[in-house]
Amino acid sequence: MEHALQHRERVGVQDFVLLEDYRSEAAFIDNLKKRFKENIIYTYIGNVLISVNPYKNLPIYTEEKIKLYYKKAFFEAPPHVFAIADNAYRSLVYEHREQCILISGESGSGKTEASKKVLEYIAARTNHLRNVENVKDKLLQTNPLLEAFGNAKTNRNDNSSRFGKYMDVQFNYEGGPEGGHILNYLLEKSRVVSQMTGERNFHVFYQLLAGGSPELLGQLKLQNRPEAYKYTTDLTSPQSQKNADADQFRIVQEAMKVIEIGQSEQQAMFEIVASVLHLGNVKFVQNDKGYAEILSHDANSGNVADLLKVNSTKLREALTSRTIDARGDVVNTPLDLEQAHFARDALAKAMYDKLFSWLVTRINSSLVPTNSDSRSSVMGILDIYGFEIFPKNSFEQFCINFCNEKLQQLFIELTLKQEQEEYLREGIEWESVDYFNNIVICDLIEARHKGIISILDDECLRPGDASDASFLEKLTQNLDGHAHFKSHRKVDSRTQKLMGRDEFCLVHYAGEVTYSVGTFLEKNNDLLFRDIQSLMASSSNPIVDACFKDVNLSSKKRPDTAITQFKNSLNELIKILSSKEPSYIRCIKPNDNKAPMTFDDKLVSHQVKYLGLMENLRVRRAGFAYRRTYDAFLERYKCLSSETWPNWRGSPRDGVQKLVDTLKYEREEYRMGNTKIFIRFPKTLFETEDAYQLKKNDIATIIQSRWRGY
Ligand code: AOV
Ligand code: MG
Repeated sequence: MEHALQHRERVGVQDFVLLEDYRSEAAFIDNLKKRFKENIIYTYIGNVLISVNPYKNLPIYTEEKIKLYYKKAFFEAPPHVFAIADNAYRSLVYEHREQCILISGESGSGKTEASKKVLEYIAARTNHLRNVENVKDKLLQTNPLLEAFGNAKTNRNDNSSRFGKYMDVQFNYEGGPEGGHILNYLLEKSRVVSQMTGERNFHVFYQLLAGGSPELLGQLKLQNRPEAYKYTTDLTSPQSQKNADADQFRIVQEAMKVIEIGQSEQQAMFEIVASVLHLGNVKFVQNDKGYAEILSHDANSGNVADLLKVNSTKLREALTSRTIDARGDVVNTPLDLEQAHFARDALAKAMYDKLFSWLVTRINSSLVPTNSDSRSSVMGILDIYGFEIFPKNSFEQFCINFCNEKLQQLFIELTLKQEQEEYLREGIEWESVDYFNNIVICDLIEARHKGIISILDDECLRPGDASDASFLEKLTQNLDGHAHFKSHRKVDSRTQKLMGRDEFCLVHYAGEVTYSVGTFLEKNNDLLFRDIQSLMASSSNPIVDACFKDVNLSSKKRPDTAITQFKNSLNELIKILSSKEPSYIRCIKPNDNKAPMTFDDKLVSHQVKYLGLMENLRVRRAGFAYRRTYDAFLERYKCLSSETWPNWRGSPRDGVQKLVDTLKYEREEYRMGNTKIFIRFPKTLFETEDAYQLKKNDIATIIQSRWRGY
């Protein structure tokens, strides 16, 4: 058998607090790498789980593995996402503390996969409970369904989440899942009408085209080739991709069935998906007055009108002209080609976006517990889009990266706060550690009056000549000199290129990102011409009808801008999360090529830095590397002292005191808190654990021999 020391040499330590050289980033990365090479992707920093994306399937999610984590404390089994899930589950069910699991990391690092494993674990963990099978099935099936509509292939990740998701799983008093609720955040709807080179539209378009039956496609007037549609022009996709899309379509249909989305609702959903595709192919021609026109025999707009059951002449009119109500005088002005394209794309985006929100609401109604009682409690799982840097970054990346700043801020507050409170509660002296606090960046973005969001909104609401360029000018005027803002007159230090005249750069906690301001105003305003809205409200497609009907067409008050709505919903989310007990999963992406077994030191080092993992570790180690409740410590190690073995009758605290006296812990090695023992050096715990392992083997031999009747 491999000696414990050799084992540690080969696979590193399972908890970074056990690293001898805990201040060295090189040692930190070396430990991650060692483990990664051995296919060990999980490591702890105390109770924070670090996960490195293996980019291949590992046999670590089997039923046996699941069982291994039943009712286990962190130190009793190797680090795993199941351990996080089990601990959160037990705190929820046995200690009635509401939980949330926060998963962060950059795009492609494995957040969504981790969130699915949490849910799968919970489903398996509650197998013995009655009457929850149905709910569990539904909860699990929300994933393929939402991914079809909300995920897409990007250059960072083949299955990238293009929306933020916070899911509450509701448990009954027995600990069985009885329902759930999903909050969705800002779908990247610009993807519906255009994608960067090498990227795709949302999966569902390709899935429908590849997997829809000839009968369904016939009804929807669709050809089975994505190349035929402007919005899905994806000439590179090979046959194997089409097969995978077709397979996935069946999975999605099955998921809809489980969630009890009926045939007619499915039909209405696919009619909208198909309408979006047809809409993208609508052609405009310029008439002799220089305005846009749709030829009356244009099949595409005809298909949209047929599928959505709206008047086709009215649809053509709505896409090529605009009614303006100028103080009572209703004037109909024709649109030029550019405006018409804009109107068409705006409709496509709005329809798809509303369909997505409708779907979330529909799923939620299917997840409402049938007979909930007041004793139920929830566990939240947060899986959002990760920090993104593309060659060209726009409004969407700005929103996504802002969201990541907010979550990093929460991480800082909670890990620091938790730690500080723990020392306080236990009556142990505490020495604080310096952090980079990204609150300065959050403020730069969202501060009232002078933050970027506020400046953007001002420009959006300003009548007259406001433009992306004037927005950029205001940013520069107001923010030049801020440590985290660089105006377009400077050099982007990442690419060493002079920024374009339409760019600004933010020094995010995770790195510098240069944003192009083109379309910021348009996307933030998020306007849909009124004629189009009222036309859609006349549709007899039940989903379109429901989604457009409630838009108050007569209201003169402007709705909040896109970014302000997003900011408000994020702040709501932070409130929800702060009220729960958090567990953290920090995901790391080992390389930029989606490749297995490749560990790019530099890339990992960058993530370790910006995720603040070294600081996290230092805080954890600042005082005491390990802490354990007296009960747990005594239970595990009582065999190491004849005073506590086999039965200790006194208080657990006194028992632990006896134990450490026998083990000859030095005064500086440990402290006795109110409910826990705090151990300063990893070495101390190692030695105790090694002694325990030795003893356990002895005891096992003794028990075995007794069992055999010797
Ligand atoms: P993300 O959620 O963090 O990115 P995903 O969870 O979608 O990233 O992971 C990206 C891909 O990496 C997956 O599709 C898998 O192929 C692979 N992968 C991730 N975790 C594992 C794992 N534990 N085991 C095996 N393969 C894995 V984004 O949604 O882009 O921020 O917006
Ligand atoms: Mg994801």
